[in-house]
Amino acid sequence: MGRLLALTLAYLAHLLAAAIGSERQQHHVQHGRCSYTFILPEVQHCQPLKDFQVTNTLQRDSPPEAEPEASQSRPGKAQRERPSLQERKLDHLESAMENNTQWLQKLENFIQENVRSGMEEMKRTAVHTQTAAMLEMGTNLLSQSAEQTRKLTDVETQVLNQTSRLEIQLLEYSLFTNRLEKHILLQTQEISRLSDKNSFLEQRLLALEARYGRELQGLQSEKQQLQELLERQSGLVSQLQGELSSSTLNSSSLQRQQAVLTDTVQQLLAMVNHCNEISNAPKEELLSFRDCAEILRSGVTESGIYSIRLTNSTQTVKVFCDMKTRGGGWTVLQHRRNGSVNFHRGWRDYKMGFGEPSGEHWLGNDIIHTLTSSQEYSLHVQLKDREGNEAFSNYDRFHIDGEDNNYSLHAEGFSGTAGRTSSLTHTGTPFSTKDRDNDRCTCKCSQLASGGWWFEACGPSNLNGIYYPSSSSVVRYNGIKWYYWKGPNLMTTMTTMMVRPANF
Ligand SMILES: *[C@@H]1O[C@H](CO)[C@@H](O)[C@H](O)[C@H]1NC(C)=O
Ligand SMILES: *[C@@H]1O[C@H](CO)[C@@H](O)[C@H](O)[C@H]1NC(C)=O
Ligand SMILES: *[C@@H]1O[C@H](CO)[C@@H](O)[C@H](O)[C@H]1NC(C)=O
Ligand SMILES: *[C@@H]1O[C@H](CO)[C@@H](O)[C@H](O)[C@H]1NC(C)=O
Ligand SMILES: *[C@@H]1O[C@H](CO)[C@@H](O)[C@H](O)[C@H]1NC(C)=O
Ligand SMILES: CC(=O)N[C@H]1CO[C@H](CO)[C@@H](O)[C@@H]1O
Repeated sequence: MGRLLALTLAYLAHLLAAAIGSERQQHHVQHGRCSYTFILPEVQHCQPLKDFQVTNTLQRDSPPEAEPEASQSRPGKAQRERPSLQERKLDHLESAMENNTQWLQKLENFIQENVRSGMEEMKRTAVHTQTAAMLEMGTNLLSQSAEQTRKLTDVETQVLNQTSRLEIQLLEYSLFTNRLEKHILLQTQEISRLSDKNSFLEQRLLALEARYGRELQGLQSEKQQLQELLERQSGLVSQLQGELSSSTLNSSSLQRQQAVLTDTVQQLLAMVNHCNEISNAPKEELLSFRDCAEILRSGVTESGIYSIRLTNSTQTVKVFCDMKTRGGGWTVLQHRRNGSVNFHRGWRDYKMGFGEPSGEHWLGNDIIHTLTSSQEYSLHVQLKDREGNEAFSNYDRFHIDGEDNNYSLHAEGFSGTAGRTSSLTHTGTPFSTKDRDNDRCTCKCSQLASGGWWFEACGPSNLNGIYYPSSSSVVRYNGIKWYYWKGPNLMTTMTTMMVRPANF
């Protein structure tokens, strides 16, 4: 920037000099490190007219007023004083412009020269510095090469060291190879010894082969004998095969016979079925039997499940018939044996019956009523305790009322082994369940003792109590009870209540 300013100043000075002409005086300007020399025009000996024209030119070309302020004010006045000289002024200006451009070119040339000379200078200095650097590098290289030689000598010594070591190793190896040679010699001796032995063994082998060859011949003769035997055997086998084929023929004839037999058997089976149908026919009639006693009288002697038809009813009921106990013909009303069925139930269950006749069950109060009121029945109560002791209670006359009288109990004519006194309550005791309390206790015996029964208050028996599988010293009021046989705490394994006609 400063440089540009200086150049501009120089240019202005030149312009002034060109415009004013003749008189020149040198001026020095110091700008930073650079000094500039200007030759400025002297105005005293010039005609005022010419001066003004020149300075006018200067005023036009110069940049903003700041720099040549002093020279501007005067030309401004001159212009105003000489406005008629315009044309001449224009010519002058043109030539001045030309001179200016020439001067500028000169300046440019000068600058270029200067630059070139500066470049040369720079080149020269660069060469100097480069040579200095080269020298330095040279010295460096020298020192480095000295270092390298030192290193080389080191390496050399190392290599020497290595070679000496290798020589030592070589010596060792040669020793080792010597040892190996000795060893190999020994081995070869051993091998020759072994080959001697081998030849000896070969001789023995030959001897053995000769012996075995003899034996082999013997074996071959045996083999021939065996082959002959085999041939004979195969002959036998073929003979047997012939027999077998004939026997298969016989067997096919047998099969035919068997087919004939199966036909006859089937015919027989058909006949048997027919017979069964004939024999089944009376069974249909069983449905009209009203209890197990009638079934027994019809000739059936197997205990099991049968259907009976209740009097004045179309209903058939499946019951378990005990055809063995004391002459059989018993229709089972109640049975317990393993506690698999829950007996703590409501009125409706006891009315309709529950469980299966094949296992634990209660036949149902309606059925019991209908059955026992159709004719006179006797009741048999059979008990078995945990030790396997059996006992029974028998009642010559037994029936229960209908639901309208709460299935009241009527049992008379007691006898039996399960106690000297009847464990059933007296005649007229109504039936109670957990949901229908008809007992004569302020308590609810059915809930206290569990199950449905003819409770009084609460009475000496309840065969529908809880089935306790194991005996216990604890007195249980809700277990199965037949007081006059075993006290309040009977642990049964089985109970059965069953009826048959009193006149059986
Ligand atoms: C060779 O070098 C080993 C270790 O590098 C050194 O212990 C031994 O003394 C050297 N031997 C000679 C002969 O320089
Ligand atoms: C085959 O049956 C015939 C008679 O039918 C009998 O003579 C012969 O011995 C039988 N053969 C065998 C191998 O049983
Ligand atoms: C009880 O006995 C019945 C009839 O024999 C049988 O089906 C059932 O599995 C038994 N239940 C138990 C718990 O033993
Ligand atoms: C069966 O019905 C007849 C006539 O209707 C009657 O006389 C008899 O008493 C009834 N029997 C029973 C057990 O209800
Ligand atoms: C039957 O029992 C019910 C209550 O469970 C009672 O109201 C009714 O009077 C009883 N019937 C007879 C005839 O005692
Ligand atoms: C106006 C001015 O200064 N013109 C001059 C230009 O240069 C020639 C010769 O170089 C002079 O003759 C002019 O007077």
